[in-house]
Amino acid sequence: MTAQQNPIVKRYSDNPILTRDDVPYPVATVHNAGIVKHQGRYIMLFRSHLHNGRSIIGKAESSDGFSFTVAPEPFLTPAAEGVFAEYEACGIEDLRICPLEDSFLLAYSAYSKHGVRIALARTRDFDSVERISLITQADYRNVVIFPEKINGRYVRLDRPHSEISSWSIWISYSPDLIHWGDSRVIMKPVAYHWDEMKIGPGAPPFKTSKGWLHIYHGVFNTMAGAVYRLGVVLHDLHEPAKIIGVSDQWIVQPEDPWEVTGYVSNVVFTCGAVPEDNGLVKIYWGGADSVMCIGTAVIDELVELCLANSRAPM
Ligand code: BMA
Repeated sequence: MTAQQNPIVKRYSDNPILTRDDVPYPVATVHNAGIVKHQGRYIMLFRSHLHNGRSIIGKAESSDGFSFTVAPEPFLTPAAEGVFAEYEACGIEDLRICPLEDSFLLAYSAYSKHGVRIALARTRDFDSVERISLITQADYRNVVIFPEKINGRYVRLDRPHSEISSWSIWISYSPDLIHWGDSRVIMKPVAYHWDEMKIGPGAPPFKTSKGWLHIYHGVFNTMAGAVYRLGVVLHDLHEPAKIIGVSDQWIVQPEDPWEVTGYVSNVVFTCGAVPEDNGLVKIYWGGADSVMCIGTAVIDELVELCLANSRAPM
């Protein structure tokens, strides 16, 4: 796709930052990674297709957020026993790292013959992982959990599948991270728009002075297939179901060769972003379901894009 002029997200000159060649065990892809800064280091939990087409999660670490080293063994593979084994039998995908209280919640897609649902696990040190619960039925994807309780409840965004309505972003609440309810749809694809086919949560939202900033993905269908892009939306700090603004324009689209062509062509897909103290945010995305890429943006400019050039959320 033709490069945007003066892009709001500046691509790193050395993209892609992680490929299958960096992984010391056999994988077909490296993509759709959750990421967080922990004790001054960047921890990336990335998805890889194995050569049987099923996905597992690997771990990579970095001191600067750009140059990563992959751990010798996978971080998370489908559970071997119990209820998780039944629902993770066909792979685990698109993990989000959601910092909350004194630990990190890991929300990922669990695939089985019963469909795709979301499993929730927890880690404190990125060495050991404790599975908590399967928190959706089939067919849901893309759960991101807000980094703090709001009005006494945990809050999440997700994307149920629907044959009746275009795939949209919903909000739900929980007293304990296990039981979720009070669900409402808060944002839908808009016709004749870059995200008109479907939308879904991307990176876990982070706090700005003007609201929770959420980087999401939107899909447009063309005669040549679907195009996945990234957009930004701002949620009210105290009432996150209320959307203050949605940028009318996308912020990242497939442009580089490794985003335009790959395992699934014309895809940029995010599961994580790291806001920094200097006012920049590092945005990480999978390119063409094959490699990991990074770009940076000024947080205030993303906020301004949501406020000054907004479209209706539904
Ligand atoms: C979505 C998910 C993502 C993937 C994207 C593009 O439905 O499966 O994991 O990156 O399609 O293939």
